[in-house]
Amino acid sequence: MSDGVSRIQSQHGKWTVSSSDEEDTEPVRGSQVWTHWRDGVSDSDETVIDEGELEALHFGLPEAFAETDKKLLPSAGPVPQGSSGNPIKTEATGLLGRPSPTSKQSRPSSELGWGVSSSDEETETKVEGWQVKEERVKEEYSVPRSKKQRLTELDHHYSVEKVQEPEVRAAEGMLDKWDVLAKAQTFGFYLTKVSGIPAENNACALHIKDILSPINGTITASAQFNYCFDIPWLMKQYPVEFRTKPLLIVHGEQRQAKIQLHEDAHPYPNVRLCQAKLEIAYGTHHTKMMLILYEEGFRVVIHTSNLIHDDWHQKTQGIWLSPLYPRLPEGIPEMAGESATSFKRDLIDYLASYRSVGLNEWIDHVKLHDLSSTSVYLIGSTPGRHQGNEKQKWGHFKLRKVLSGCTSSVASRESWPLIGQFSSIGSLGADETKWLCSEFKESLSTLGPDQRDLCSVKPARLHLVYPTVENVRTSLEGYPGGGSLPYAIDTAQKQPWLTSFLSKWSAELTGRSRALPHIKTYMRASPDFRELAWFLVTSANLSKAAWGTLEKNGFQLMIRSYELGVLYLPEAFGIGTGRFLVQRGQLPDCKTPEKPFPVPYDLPPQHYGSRDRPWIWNIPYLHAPDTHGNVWAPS
Ligand code: K8D
Repeated sequence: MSDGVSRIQSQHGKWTVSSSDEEDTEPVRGSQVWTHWRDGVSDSDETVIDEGELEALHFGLPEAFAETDKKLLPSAGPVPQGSSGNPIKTEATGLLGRPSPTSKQSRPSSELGWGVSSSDEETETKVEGWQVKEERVKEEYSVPRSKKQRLTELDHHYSVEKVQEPEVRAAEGMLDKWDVLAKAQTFGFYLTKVSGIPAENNACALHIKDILSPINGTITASAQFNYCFDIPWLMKQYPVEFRTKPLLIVHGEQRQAKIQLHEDAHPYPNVRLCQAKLEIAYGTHHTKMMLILYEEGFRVVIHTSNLIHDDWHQKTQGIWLSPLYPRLPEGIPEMAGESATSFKRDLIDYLASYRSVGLNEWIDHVKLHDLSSTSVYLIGSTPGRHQGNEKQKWGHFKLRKVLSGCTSSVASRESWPLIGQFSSIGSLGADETKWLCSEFKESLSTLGPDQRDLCSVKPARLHLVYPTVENVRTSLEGYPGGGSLPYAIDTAQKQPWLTSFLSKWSAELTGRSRALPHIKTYMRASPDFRELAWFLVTSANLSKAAWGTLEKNGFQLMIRSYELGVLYLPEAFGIGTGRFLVQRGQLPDCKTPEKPFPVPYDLPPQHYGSRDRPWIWNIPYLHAPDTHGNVWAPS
């Protein structure tokens, strides 16, 4: 980081607010290592490493693995026990919303008496009707079973027909969770569970423990790509029997933050780290992906949550779960098992873009599996100045390319509105013509070959959904939730024109109006907002750093950050009409034959009122208390 950097520490880790004049930067979340505040009581029953299983750690790592940066680790001591980062209670103003920026370690809000917050333990018991089942599941799966048995079970799990047979369901004794997966199976799109809302609003939602549950397969190794890691917390999300399996952490930390992350990982000998290169200034490793290798196959999870407690507690977050990919038969060429969406090729290209030896074995795992059942497109960003052929592989140009091949025909779709929804905003230039409504909107507006010749009489409207100050104040998390919405005052002041595009966060339909969004979505809807031409869930915020910006008269697309998302097109789901119906109630509409798409927030977008302001995280809000009676006074 260059000069002029101030550090703000929040519940969500330490964020570095760059005051550089760089046009297209997002606020940079700085040295991010999260050290979990470990409560002696709560952790005492945790067997993190089972000594008996250490033998099993000779997992035959290829030679290349020895070169990953774990080897650079200085001898690490025990994980430091942090105790600062506390909000300060004052008589006059209540709680000052900001932890001290001088504090090194932070701890989850839970232990601080912030009201709604909960420790891991509380999460386990409070998310109603969930933990009990989880325990039952664990027990059942701790009985050793043959691979064939497991495959049959997994087959049940992913087959709607079979799951719907009452006898099969009763026999399995875990129908509720299987139902959840079966229901959302068509799209593989889920939200994370939110603590403190009615159970019915979490019925189709997943906690990280649900994803890593043995119900989805017997994990033999995994890779976690992310921005922010609380490693002790992460280890506890894996079922005990999988906690010693090889785990690769793919991160973008540098210098002290990297050293801290290595120290945090040191107690776990099965954990290796891989540092993503960030050779362009102000780039970040935002990608949030799990690669999971099972005895039964392989799975990809692309999502929006950091690997910290708060990101899985009371936020709206998105998850795409791939099907379980079977291993290809021996001797089959590695490029077999491709999908109609070219997902396998694109995932390999994305992983190869890291140019990191630590990822080679994961590229090999992808190659050895059959990904042909994938119905989504991969839309990724990787840092670089991409030219020629490479230009269309990344960022908004990748989206443009996929949409240009989209063959569904709908009359006058060129005027269908576009919606972007995100949790941070970068510097977008002096006016809308500089990037937002030129190259970016042009990509989102791209039509398929059937549509292209229809003249565009009416240009599409662009709606941008981003929380207001009031959204944050009245949220379940209150003002501290705004610590994950790092739109900075310096940036906001340069683009007052943006406000006219903004809509509030509203999600009454999913019961998530008070669960602040950390999900990012982009879509094209019909003029009445009852249908979708396409839908994208991604890590990419509204920034040039994430989506890319053209340079050298359009010759190259410059991208600073790593991002990843999946795009849903109706044609890839065999929907002949070329549009998804938008789900309008909690329960799927029985009158419609096709499954409607579960759009995670309310449509049509609700424009900001005259008194609404976008949430800006580094200015004070002192005049109205939040849901916990606190005000926000960033240092
Ligand atoms: C994240 C610069 C970040 C900015 C925004 C976000 C976000 C993240 C990091 N650092 O997703 O809103 O990965 O959580």
